[in-house]
Amino acid sequence: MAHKKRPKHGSSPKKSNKSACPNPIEQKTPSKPAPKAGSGGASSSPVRSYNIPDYRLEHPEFRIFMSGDSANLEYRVEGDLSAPPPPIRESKYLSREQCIAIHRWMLLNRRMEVALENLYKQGKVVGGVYFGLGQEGCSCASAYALGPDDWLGPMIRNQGAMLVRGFAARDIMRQYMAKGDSPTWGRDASSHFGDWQRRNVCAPISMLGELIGVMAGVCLGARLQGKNIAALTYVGDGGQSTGVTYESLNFAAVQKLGLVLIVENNLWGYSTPADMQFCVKDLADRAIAYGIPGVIVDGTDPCQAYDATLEACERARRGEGPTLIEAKMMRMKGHAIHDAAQYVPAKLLEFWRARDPIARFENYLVNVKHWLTTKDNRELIEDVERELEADREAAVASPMPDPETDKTHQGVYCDPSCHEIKPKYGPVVVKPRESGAAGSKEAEAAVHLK
Ligand SMILES: Cc1ncc(C[n+]2csc(CCOP(=O)(O)OP(=O)(O)O)c2C)c(N)n1
Ligand SMILES: [Mg+2]
Repeated sequence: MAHKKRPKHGSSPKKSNKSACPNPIEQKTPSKPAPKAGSGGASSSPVRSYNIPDYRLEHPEFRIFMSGDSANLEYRVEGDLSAPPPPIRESKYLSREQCIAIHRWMLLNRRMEVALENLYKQGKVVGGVYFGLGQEGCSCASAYALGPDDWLGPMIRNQGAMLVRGFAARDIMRQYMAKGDSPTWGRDASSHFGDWQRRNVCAPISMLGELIGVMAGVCLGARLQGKNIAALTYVGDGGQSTGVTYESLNFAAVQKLGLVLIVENNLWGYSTPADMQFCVKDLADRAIAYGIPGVIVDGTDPCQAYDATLEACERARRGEGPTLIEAKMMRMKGHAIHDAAQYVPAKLLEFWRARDPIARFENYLVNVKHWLTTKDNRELIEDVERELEADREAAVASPMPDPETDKTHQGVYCDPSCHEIKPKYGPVVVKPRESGAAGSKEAEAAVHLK
């Protein structure tokens, strides 16, 4: 049955108790993705083996079950939730300064979301607010691994990634309040904005999974202009089961496009627990079916999220194709501000609260690495709070849009007079067709099948 052995970076994984679904994948110690059938490279063993590295330092084992009748449905969690939180895994790449920078981004991410919650309660937000509480480590550290020519395609829980990629907290707050000087000039609200001109950011797409194909297209566009880039995007444990996720990732795999897909396994899709959404033990296993590398990280550990993303980006830039990274963590609030998440078992919340990415990283920087003194850390927090307060005030003071007087941003859609879309990295390079290669003949267009 499932996962006999995982190559370990940390403590040994316990036997899975996730046995509800049969798992046809037999896993053994390191090897490459299986050679294609008929390629002649297969070993003589009738059992194929695959390698999904797991960077985590703990392997919690629990399952969520639904019980009760329709009037009294409840979820209960079964398994061992008593373990103390694991340490932060030392990064292979991050320096002291970079770790402190990520810590600051995470703090800004969290404080901004608290400010947004308050703005919502004051009736200043148009629409809902989506939170990334508990996911800041993954969101900020992964975006921090991008290079200047790489691209980001954030989803709703990746406000932190937007900050790292250069949006100010006031931009995001203005957007949520639909202000006239917000990134979409009040034409849309919440997180639906990007910046393809300066920051290489594609706006999120609400239809789950659709952004993956767009980001694959960004990589293809860059390749046609002579450059391999990395394009980082995210999908949830729920969203990754959509058809378009499969189609897009398969396309990226076949074309060896530099897509870096982080599957944010936060254990919930709306009010449905992960255990009721898929049968594989780990979502990274799905990489095997695409023939691409898959890796598991603890999404509450910024060092793990950074290292895995950096390595995936480097592969992407070498033209070696996509990587799927499963980041395991927990959505610490409801789906959005309207959802009190009362269906989440309290024990589960408690378990993950002890794995808070910010508290643990702070402890790592102050008490383990001694890279920050308590005073340094306090000053850093005060600095973040000052920046945020100034941004909040500026955002609140911003005007609402005035369609009558705003002549610059009249349309929601571009028209041909709006702006020129030029190749970003260079002219499109067209490979001449090899002589003798099969190609469509003009006459073929006239053939109709009846
Ligand atoms: C294709 C599609 N189906 C359904 C929805 C409605 N929907 C929006 S968010 C959501 C839950 C997503 O859960 P998950 O992918 O785990 O992401 P999370 O909210 O946990 O970050 C659903 C079902 C949608 N936006 N798109
Ligand atoms: Mg989810």
